[in-house]
Amino acid sequence: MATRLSNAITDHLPPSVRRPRYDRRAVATGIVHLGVGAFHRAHQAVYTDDIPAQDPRWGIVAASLRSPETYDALAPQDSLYTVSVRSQAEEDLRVVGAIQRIIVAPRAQDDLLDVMTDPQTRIVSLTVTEKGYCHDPATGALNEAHPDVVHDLAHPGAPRSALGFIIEALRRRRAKGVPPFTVLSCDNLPSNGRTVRPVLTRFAELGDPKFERFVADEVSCPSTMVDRIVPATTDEDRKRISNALSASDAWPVVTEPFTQWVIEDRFPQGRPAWERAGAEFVADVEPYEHMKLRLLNGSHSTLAYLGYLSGYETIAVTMADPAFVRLIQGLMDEEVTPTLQMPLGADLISYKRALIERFKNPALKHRTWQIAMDASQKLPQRLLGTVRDRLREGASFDRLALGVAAWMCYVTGVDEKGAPIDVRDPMAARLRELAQSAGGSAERLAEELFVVREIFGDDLPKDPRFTGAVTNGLKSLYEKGAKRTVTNLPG
Ligand code: CS2
Repeated sequence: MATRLSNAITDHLPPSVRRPRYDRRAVATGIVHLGVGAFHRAHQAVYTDDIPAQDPRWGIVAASLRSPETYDALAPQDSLYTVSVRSQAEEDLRVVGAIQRIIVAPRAQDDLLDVMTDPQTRIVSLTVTEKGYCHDPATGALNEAHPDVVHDLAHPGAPRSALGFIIEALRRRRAKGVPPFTVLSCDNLPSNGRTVRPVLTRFAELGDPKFERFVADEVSCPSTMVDRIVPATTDEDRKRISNALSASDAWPVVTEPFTQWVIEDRFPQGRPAWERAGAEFVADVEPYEHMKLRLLNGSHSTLAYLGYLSGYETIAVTMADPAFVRLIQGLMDEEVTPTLQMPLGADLISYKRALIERFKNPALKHRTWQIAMDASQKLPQRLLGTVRDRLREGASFDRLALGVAAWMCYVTGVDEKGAPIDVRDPMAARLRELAQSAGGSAERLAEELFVVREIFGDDLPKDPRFTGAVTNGLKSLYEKGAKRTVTNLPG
């Protein structure tokens, strides 16, 4: 068996492989990151890996809030792992050393709370996915009945949720006279800082009304826009990368050349000079966030549902079908772009052109099924916000409506050939039940699902322009199937 990747062997890696050129032992922990998934490891951790050579204060202690899998894979390799950047022609490998250690939160709450309370920790960042915020996606309010919220309020010293850890650590810091850390959400939520803030303050208030004011007044939550496509790692990736390293890496991550991070510069306790690694600091992230969520993620979700129903396994395969390229180009240019208000100098034409190329990247095996997950948490900000803006303008949104209709077909749990679909969503059971009661009718399916106000709010189901457009899309999907519907789209 090949040697395992570790500190001891980084000097012996093939010369083409980039690796930490700083003394990892001399780096202090400045960041605690909650949610150590593939995205964090291919994005923020890579930016942070460029820092210690000049400033050794910003190592990352990363926590898994649920499963021990990442810990089990990376602990034996000193938390080192490879980032493989893949384009059609090339694969570039970099071993990243920014993560100092991984904590499996459910079995080490005290350990995690201790690092979060340490005065050296000045940032707590998060990639816990949309559902990790325990909020109602349509309104943004804390879901006070969420089992993790209920649990964490009853057991503040042994939390389960990211919110529970953050509030308890802030409370302990305050008791010790340690200033609060900055809370940096790196999830795909609209104005993620502004989204996490009311959720946190409400959570604090439920635990202790006096503490709510402190969180509201003293804790900074800058918004960020994060972007890099990071599909799930496959066994084939593990083998290929381990071969290229001549050392085995149990969990490398594979990503694309493109990467972007736009951050509001509000870090009262200081921050790494991430701009040196290519991050952009701006006063207001909102326009960038809208651009990215609506153009990239809105297209992604539309491609995921329609692509999956057409029998396409990955986004690249879906985009090899010219009808889907036309669909996405039309969706971006005609339905999304008019809703965006970009700062002067932002080049949307190049951004969209690059997006089409990124989606087509055949080296990324980004499964439509993977992106289709958790739609109840994603649709509001990816498609429905755009729909609302279009409705306000009295403008058309047939392609967005078709995306929503395709999602409705998808959550029935049965594909066009009658095969089962493995629907992953926190609301999957309820959605399936609603879909089943529709009994195979397109109109009834739409009616049943429109009542889910966590997704559609109170306004959209009442607007016949919206319900009509989605129902039309759904009828076409029922009659012709996804592939023919997309192929027959005008223009
Ligand atoms: C994707 C995103 O899985 C998904 O829902 O749309 O993870 C997407 O790849 C990233 O946001 C790209 O930055």
